[in-house]
Amino acid sequence: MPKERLMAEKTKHVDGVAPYAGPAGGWGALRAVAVAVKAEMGASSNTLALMHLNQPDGFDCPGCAWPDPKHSSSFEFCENGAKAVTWEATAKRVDPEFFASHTVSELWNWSDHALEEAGRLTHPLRYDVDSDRFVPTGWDEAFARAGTILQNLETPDQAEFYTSGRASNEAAFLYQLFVRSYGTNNFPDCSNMCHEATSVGLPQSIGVGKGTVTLDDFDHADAVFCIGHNPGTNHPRMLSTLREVSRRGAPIVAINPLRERGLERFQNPQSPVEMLTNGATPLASAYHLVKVGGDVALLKGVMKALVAADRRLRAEGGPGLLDDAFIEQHTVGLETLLADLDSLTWPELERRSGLTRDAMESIADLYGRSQRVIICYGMGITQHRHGTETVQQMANLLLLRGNIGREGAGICPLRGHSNVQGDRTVGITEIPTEDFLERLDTTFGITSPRTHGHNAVEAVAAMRDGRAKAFIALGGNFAAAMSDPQTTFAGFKNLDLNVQICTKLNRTCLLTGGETLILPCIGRTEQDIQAGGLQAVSVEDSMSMVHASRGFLKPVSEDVRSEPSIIAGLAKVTVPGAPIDWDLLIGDYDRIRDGIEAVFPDFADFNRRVRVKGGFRLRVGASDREWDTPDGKAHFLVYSSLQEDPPVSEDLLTLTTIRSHDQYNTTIYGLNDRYRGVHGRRDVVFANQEDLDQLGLAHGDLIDVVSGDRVLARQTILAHTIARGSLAAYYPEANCLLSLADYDSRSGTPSYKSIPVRLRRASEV
Ligand SMILES: Nc1nc2c(c(=O)[nH]1)N[C@H]1C(S)=C(S)[C@@H](COP(=O)(O)OP(=O)(O)OC[C@H]3O[C@@H](n4cnc5c(=O)[nH]c(N)nc54)[C@H](O)[C@@H]3O)O[C@H]1N2
Ligand SMILES: Nc1nc2c(c(=O)[nH]1)N[C@H]1C(S)=C(S)[C@@H](COP(=O)(O)OP(=O)(O)OC[C@H]3O[C@@H](n4cnc5c(=O)[nH]c(N)nc54)[C@H](O)[C@@H]3O)O[C@H]1N2
Ligand SMILES: [Mo]
Repeated sequence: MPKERLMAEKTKHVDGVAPYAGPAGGWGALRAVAVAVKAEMGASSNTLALMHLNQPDGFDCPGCAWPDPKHSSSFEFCENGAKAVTWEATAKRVDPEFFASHTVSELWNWSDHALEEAGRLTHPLRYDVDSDRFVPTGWDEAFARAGTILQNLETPDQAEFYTSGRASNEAAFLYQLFVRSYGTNNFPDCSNMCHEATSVGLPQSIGVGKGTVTLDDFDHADAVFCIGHNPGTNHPRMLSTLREVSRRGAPIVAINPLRERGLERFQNPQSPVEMLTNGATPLASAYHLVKVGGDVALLKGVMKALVAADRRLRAEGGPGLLDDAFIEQHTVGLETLLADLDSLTWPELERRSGLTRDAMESIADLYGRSQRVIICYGMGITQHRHGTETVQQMANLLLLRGNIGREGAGICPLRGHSNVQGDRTVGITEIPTEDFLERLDTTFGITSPRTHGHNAVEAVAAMRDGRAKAFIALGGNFAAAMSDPQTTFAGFKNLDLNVQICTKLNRTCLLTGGETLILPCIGRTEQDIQAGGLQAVSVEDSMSMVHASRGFLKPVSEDVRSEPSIIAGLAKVTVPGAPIDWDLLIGDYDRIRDGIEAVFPDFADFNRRVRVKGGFRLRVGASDREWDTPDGKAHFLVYSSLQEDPPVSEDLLTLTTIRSHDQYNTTIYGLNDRYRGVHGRRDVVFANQEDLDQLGLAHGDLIDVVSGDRVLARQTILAHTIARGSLAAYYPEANCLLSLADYDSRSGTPSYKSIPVRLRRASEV
C-alpha cells in the first residue's frame, strides 16, 4: 500500500477509537478504580471492602485465581480486582419494586451490561406467567416448588446441575453431595468452557491436571513464556510477578496473535518511582504474533528446531540440548515425538503458525540456552478444536529439557474463575473416579450414581432434544457463556424448571421455561452467619494453594442466603430420605470441611491448616517428579498431523473471541477496552491491515461477520496489530457465530477461539 494511504487510514477517525499510548497499570488503572468506586458505591462505607481484599483475615478476590505472595500482609491491589469487588459491593439494588415495574419481555431487550448494572438481587423470586414478571416468594415455597419438580422427573438424569467457578470449596462440595445423593453426575461447569483441555490433557502427559509451579519458581526461572493469555486484563496481579522477572533480566517471550499492552510494559501503581517519573518496566523481550489457532505448528516448529540444534551439537561431539538423564528416567514416547517432528516441513509449519522459520528457531535458541523455563498459558491455547493436544505439545516442549518438577521450571495454566480449580478438586466433575465415589459413599452413607454425566455441551444437547427437563445453576450465566446461544436459549424454553442461584440478574435468569426461580445469594465480600456464628469458606488458587476467605460487609438484604444454606434448603426437600443432616453441616462449615477431609486424603487436618496464615498447598505429584500416570512415567504425546485447525481456505479468516478490559466473562462492567484503544462501544472486530487491503475494506468500515448461516451483523472493522488471517471480536456477543457442534472432541471445550468466518460489507439499512 502507498505510504500516504497507510497514514490516511491510520489517522482516519472512527468513533470511540483512539490508540492508547500508556503502559498497563499506572495512572490509567488508578483513575479507572476511582471511577468504578464512585459509580458503584457512591460515598458508602463499602469502599472499606477494598481494604480487606486478599488480606490474611479478609476475603479472596473474586477476580482471578492468581496467588498472592504468601497470602501475607502485602497489600496486593489491582484495577480489575477492584472492579470485581465494587461490582459486588455496589449500593444499587434489584428489589421487588424493580420487578414490579419491568416485565421479563422488556428486560430481555436490555443489554448484558444494563441487566447486571441494575444492582444486587435482594429477594427470592419466581416467574409469574400471567403478569410476565418475577414476583417475590418465600424461601420455603421456592425450595418446595423446585424440590417437587425434581422429585417428579422420570430420572434424576433429566436434571443438569451447573457450577460456575466462584463457588467456594464448601459450597461446591455440599452441592455435589446433594446432587449425587439425588442421583446424577450431570455436572456441566464453567471449567468445561475454560481449562478442560488442561484437566484432560495434562494428566495424560504428567499425571496431574494442574499447574506444577509456585510463585517462588518465578524468582528462579531463566525465561518465562506467556502463550495465549492477557494478564494485563485478566490476571493483573501477575504483572507484579512478570515485572520482577523482567527486572532480574530474565527474558519473557509472548506468543499471542494480538499485541497486548499488558504483555509489553507495566507501570506498577505501588512503585512511587515509576508513578512519579511516569516510567514503566518492559515485560516481553520477544513478541511473536502467532496466527490464531497456529500454536500447535509453532510449538512443533520450536521443538523441531531444538532437536536439530541438539543433533548438531552432538555431531560436533559436545553435549546435546535434550535432558537425556531426565528423559531416560522419567519419560516414555520420545521416539514417536521425534519421528513426528522429522516428518514436518518448514513451509507447512510457517504457513500454519504464521511465523517464519527464523522466528521459531529464535524461540528454540532462547529455550535451549535457558536452564529453567516456565510456560504460562490461558484461553488462547485451550479454546480450540485441538486444545487438548496443544496443551500436550507444551508439556512435550518442557519435558524435552527436564523443565518439570524442579525449581524455576514448570507449566502454569492460568485458571479463570477464582475457585474453578478448587471446585474440580472437591468433586464437581461429570466423570468422577470410582475411588472418589466409594469414599463419598462410605463417608455419607449414600449410593452415588456410577453412570457418567453431561458436560456443558452435552447438557445443552440434552436440553435441545428434550432429554433434560431441569437446570439448576450454582452461579454463572450459562446461557450467555455457552456457544450457540440460538440452540441454548431454545433449550431453556424446553425446561420444566430453571433455578438460578446468583447475585445479579443476567440473561440466563430470563430464560423462563416452566417454573423459573431466582435464588439470590451473598457474595465473597459479605458476612456469612449461620447457627454456629460467622463462617469462613476456602478456595484454591492456580498454584494449588488452599486458603480461607471471610467476608465482612453486611449482606445486601435480610432475604439473601449463603450458597451452602441454599443448597441445604434444596437438598432437604429434594432428597428427604438421604442420611445426611444438612442443617448440621451448614451450621458450622468446619463440619463440611471435615467431610471434605474424609473424602479427599490430601485435605488431612483441613480445619487446622486452613486457619494458618497463607493456607496450605495441595500435593501436585509432577512438582516432585512423581508421575501419577498408569505406568508412573511422564509421556511425550504426539498429535500426529497438523489437522485443519481451523479449516484453511482462501477466503476464510479465523476469528478468536476475547475479553475487553471492562468485563468479567459475561459481566460487562463498562464499554471501554482501554489498552486496545476502544471507548464506549463493543461492536468492533480487530483485523490485520493487509487482510483488509486484500478484501478491499478500510479501517472503520461497517461489516457483517459470517460463519455458515450464522451472522454477527453491523460491526465496525478496525485495523489492529494482529496476525495475518486472524480476526478478534468480543465474547459473549460473538458466541452466536459458533455452533454447538464445534468443540474439542477430547475435552468438550467449545472452540471459541477458532471460528472460521468470512467478512462482507454490511448492507445499508
Ligand atoms: N478482569 C477479568 N479477569 C478475568 C476474567 C475476565 O473476564 N475479566 N475471566 C476469568 C476467566 S474465567 C478466565 S478463563 C481467564 C481468561 O484469561 P485469558 O486466558 O487471558 O482470556 P482471553 O481474553 O479469553 O484471551 C486470552 C488471550 O489469548 C489470545 N489468543 C486468542 N486466540 C489465540 C490463539 O489462537 N493463540 C494464542 N497463542 N493466543 C490467542 C488473545 O489475544 C488474548 O490475549 O481470566 C479470568 N480473569
Ligand atoms: N466466546 C467465548 N465464550 C466464552 C469464553 C470465551 O473466551 N469466548 N470463555 C469461557 C469461560 S473461560 C468461562 S469460565 C465461561 C464463564 O461462564 P460463567 O461462569 O457461567 O459466567 P460468568 O459471566 O462468570 O457469570 C456471571 C454471573 O455470576 C453470578 N455471580 C457472581 N458472583 C456470584 C457469587 O458469588 N455466587 C453466585 N452464586 N453467583 C455469582 C452473577 O449473577 C453473574 O451474572 O464463559 C465461557 N464462554
Ligand atoms: Mo474461565
